[in-house]
Amino acid sequence: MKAKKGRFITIEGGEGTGKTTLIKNLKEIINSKNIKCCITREPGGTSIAEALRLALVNNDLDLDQEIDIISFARSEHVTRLINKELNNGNWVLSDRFFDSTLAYQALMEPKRFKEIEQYCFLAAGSCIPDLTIWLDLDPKIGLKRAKDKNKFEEKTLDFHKKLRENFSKISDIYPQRVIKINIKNRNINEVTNLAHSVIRGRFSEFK
Ligand code: ATM
Repeated sequence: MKAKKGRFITIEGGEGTGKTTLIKNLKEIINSKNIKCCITREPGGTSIAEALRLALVNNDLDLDQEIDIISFARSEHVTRLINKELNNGNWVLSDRFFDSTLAYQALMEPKRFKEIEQYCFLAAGSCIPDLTIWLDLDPKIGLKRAKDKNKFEEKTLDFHKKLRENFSKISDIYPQRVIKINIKNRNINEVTNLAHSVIRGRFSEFK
């Protein structure tokens, strides 16, 4: 009999939303159910994709260049890491996935949304997240918390407000898959508990 595939969960959001800490906490919870779980990120997750991440965040690029880099990094990540883990029955938690491309690239150029969405699906293939948790926070608060200073964090507050609107649109487009958690006035333990209950409600093997 074929082994059961693992679950693929992505965490999305703007800057300073605490995605990395939440992912670490969720990994511990998932492991405590005797389920193996791999943490990864986009762009990244393999050595080639990590090199492409540096190219993306450290250079001034046009939209087509960004899409090419992100798509290459994603197909590499999916083929060499995510699909292998899922096929071994392990769960995968990714800090960002294609919803970031929809928010940071596609919805910034709405006329090209459908085209860029197709690039996302092409690079991901059958690897569509089972669940996406969007950590929503006012960017005025998030930017103050953000630690890195790459070209995205240095963009204007208006850009980050638009980014928040874009994630909101994505959750309207994919309401079954994308679940919003409002993290304003919530500490990381409260956010972890909320995310835990979303996962428990979604996956029968996680009771
Ligand atoms: P962080 O995941 O550390 O936030 O950084 C990765 C950056 O890559 C992120 N912005 N910041 N800061 C957003 C950007 N990015 C895109 O623009 N498009 C994408 O598809 C992905 C996965 C990331």
